[in-house]
Amino acid sequence: MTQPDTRTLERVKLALRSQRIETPSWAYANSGTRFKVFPQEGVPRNPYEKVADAGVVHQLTGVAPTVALHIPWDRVDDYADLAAFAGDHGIGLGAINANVFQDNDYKLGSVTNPDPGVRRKAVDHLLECVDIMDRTGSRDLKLWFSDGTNYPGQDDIRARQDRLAAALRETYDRLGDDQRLLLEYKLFEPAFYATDVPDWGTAYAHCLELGPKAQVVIDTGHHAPGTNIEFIVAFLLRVGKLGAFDFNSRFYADDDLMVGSADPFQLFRIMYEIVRGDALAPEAGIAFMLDQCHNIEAKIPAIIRSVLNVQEATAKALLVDADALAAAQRSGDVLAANAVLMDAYNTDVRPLLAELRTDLGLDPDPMAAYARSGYFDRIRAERAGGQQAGWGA
Ligand code: RM4
Ligand code: MN
Repeated sequence: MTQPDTRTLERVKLALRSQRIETPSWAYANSGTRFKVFPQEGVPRNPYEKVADAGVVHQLTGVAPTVALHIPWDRVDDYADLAAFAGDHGIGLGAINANVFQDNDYKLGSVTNPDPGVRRKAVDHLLECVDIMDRTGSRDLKLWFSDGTNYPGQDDIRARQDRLAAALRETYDRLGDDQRLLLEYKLFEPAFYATDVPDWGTAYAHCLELGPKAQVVIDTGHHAPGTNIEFIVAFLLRVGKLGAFDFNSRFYADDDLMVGSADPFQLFRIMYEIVRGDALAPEAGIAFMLDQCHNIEAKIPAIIRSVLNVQEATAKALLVDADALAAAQRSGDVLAANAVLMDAYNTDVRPLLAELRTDLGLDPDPMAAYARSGYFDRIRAERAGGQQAGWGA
C-alpha cells in the first residue's frame, strides 16, 4: 500500500472542506437511556445554553455549523431571537424534530392512535413544528413515531397505515416550497411485534406517495444486528429518496452512543456509498446529523469525538481509488476490488485531517483544544444553579 499522492490529498481535503455535520441539541442536555439519566455538571439549563455549546463544537471542528432542535424540549418564546443568538455563536438552527412520544395521550400511539382526538393533537404538533421552521428558517422537519402495537389484535395494522398516511399528507401539504419532511424508521420501538414505521421500505413507500419533498432518514441505530446499512444508502440515493442521517452507534440497545465508536468500518462503508453517489456536498441535499445522547461520558467532548469520527470515515471513503476499483470490478477480480476498499480504510488519515484543520485556521487536535479551553470549568461554575435541561421523560 502506497501513501496517497499530493493530488489525491488535495482532492480529499477540498471535499472535506464542504462537509457539514449537524449536532443535536438534546445531546448537550441530561439525557441518555430510557431507564436512568445520570446528571452531569455544567449541563445547559435552556435551549440558549445548548446552542452555545453547539457553537463551541463548531468553533473547534469547523464542520458542525448547525444544531438541530427538538420540540417541545427546545420550545422558546421567540425563535427569531434564538436564531440570532445562534448566529452570534457562529452557527445556525437546523432540523426541527417533532416529539409525539412523551405525552400520556400517546399510550396507544400518536398519529396512528385509534382515537381521532389524539390523532388531531399529534398532527397539530407536527403543524406547529412547521410554524417553528418558518421562524427559524429550518429546511427540515424530522419525524419519528414510536407508534405501533404490542399484541396481536390490539389494533388494526392496516388502518394504522391509513391514519399514518393521512397525518403525513396533512403535514406535507403544510410545507413551504423549500421545506422537507424527513421520515425516520425504527425496528423496535414501541415493539418488535408491530411498529408502524419499522423499516426503510415502509418509510420509502410513504415518502414516495407523498411526493418530492418527503425523504427517508437513516438512523444508524435503528436496525437489526447485521443489517447492511450501506445497501440502504445506495438504494435510497439511487432513487433520490435519501434525505438525511441520524448518526450514532447502536450498541446501547438503542441509538445513543458515539457514531463510529464500536464499528468504524461500518461508518466507512456508509460514507463510501455517499462518496460513490456524489452526495457529500451540501448541494446534494443530504443532511448529516448526529442523534446521540451521552450518559456516562462527558457531553461536549463526546460530540466533538463523534464529529471527528464522521470526518475520519469520510476522509477514508474519499481515498478509495475509484478507477482501480472499477477496473477490478469489471474484470471480476474479487480480491483486488476488496483490497482497494481495504487500502483506503486502513490509511491513517489523522495527519491529513490535522493538516486540513491547520489550513482552516483551527487547532489540529480539537479534543485537546477543548480540554485546554477552560470552557468546561466556566460552564460548570456558571450553570450551577437552576434546573438543568433533560429530555422531559
Ligand atoms: C428516537 C429517534 C429520534 C430522536 C429520539 C430522541 O429513537 O431516533 O430521531 O428524536 O430518539
Ligand atoms: Mn433518530
